[in-house]
Amino acid sequence: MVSDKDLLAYDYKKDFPLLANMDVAYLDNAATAQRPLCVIEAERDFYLKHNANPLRGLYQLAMEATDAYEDARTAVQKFINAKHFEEIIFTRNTTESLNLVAYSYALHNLQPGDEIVTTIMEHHSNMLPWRMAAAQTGATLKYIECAADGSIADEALAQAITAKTKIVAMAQVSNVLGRLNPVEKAVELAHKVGAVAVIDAAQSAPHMAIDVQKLDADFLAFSGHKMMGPMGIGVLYGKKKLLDAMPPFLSGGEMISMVSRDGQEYAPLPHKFEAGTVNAGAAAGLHAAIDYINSIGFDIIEAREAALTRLAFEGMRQIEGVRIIGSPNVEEHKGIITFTIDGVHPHDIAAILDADGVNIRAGNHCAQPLLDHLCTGATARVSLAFYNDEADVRRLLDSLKTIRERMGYGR
Ligand code: 7TS
Repeated sequence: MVSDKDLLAYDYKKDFPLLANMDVAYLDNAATAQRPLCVIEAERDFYLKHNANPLRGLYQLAMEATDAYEDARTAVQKFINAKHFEEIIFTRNTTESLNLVAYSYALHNLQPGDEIVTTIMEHHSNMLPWRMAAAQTGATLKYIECAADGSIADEALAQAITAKTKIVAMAQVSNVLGRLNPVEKAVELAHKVGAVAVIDAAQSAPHMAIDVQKLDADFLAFSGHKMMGPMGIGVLYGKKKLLDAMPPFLSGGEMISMVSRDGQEYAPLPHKFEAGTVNAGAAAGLHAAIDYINSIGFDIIEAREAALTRLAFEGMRQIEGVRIIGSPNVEEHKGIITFTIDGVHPHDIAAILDADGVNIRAGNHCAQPLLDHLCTGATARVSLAFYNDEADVRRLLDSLKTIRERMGYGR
């Protein structure tokens, strides 16, 4: 067995210009990842050598731009093992992907009496679009609650998902708890009652292999920027049969095959859902991010992140006043450790850590109903990526150890 020390020996930061050049422990990876040079160069290369409006020009340069964009789609298809190329829709981010499903699927398939089932731990992006859809259709939004350790019991799922359920929406990994949710079970139960399952993979896609065919999810959403790709590009996977039957989300240029004075025919998938000029430069960057992830492999990524999480978790547990939210078992934290320190506001924690060169997030993490449910109020959150190292975690722990004293406790 490889020791944690060996796992953490390799220096990945040299691939990341910002991390290599700045004296900072970046531990806010759940908000957005850092970019390796290959991603920055792929986007730059698009604009330097292949820039034209993709999907419409008939000249060489425009065809190169189209190729860069569509090659990125193929890379995403393989990345999540989608059956069909047309099942990959490019959006701006997870939020837009989930809104696309809410507007184009939910508004057209729900009626009064129907139910949407989600969980109390969802990011607002996987909650508010469903609330909108429920309000506009007369359907009801139901929340599955989690235990204090963040777990969702099979019985809670079985109780919530009934013959009235039409949509089940769940994060694969919570951005606050870092815990892997029982999405396979949710998909199975959704399908048993004829509902569709929507998986928010924003916090899982960067950290673990996803196989949409094996998972059998109907829709799955994630963001490029959380997996080292550029900002402004996201993915919606949807089963072809469902996407084909859905009306467009946005309309205008590029999503039609014919427009007359009074009517139009929509373009086939995937372009029906990609209105207007697309973000081909960001797609090229996302393609490079996927290649970079594949060159390392999720086995190494997961093992390194687990080793870093163990180091941080064990260290934090020994610091006076630190309370870790969610499971007491480190294996249930996929790189995310949310915590409070007795008597210290999380914003003060983040500010003091920042003064020591440690970047974390503090606040409600766009998951206010979860924090209300757990009665924690605002919290601080450390989120790790494989390119972090032991020195980052030591710096975090050294700073955390001083916080209560710096805030005047024990004087
Ligand atoms: N779903 C989950 C589970 C998320 O963690 C986030 C962003 C989103 C959806 C929305 O992603 P976006 O790319 O559309 O913004 N989460 C966070 C976070 O935890 N801190 O900043 C953003």
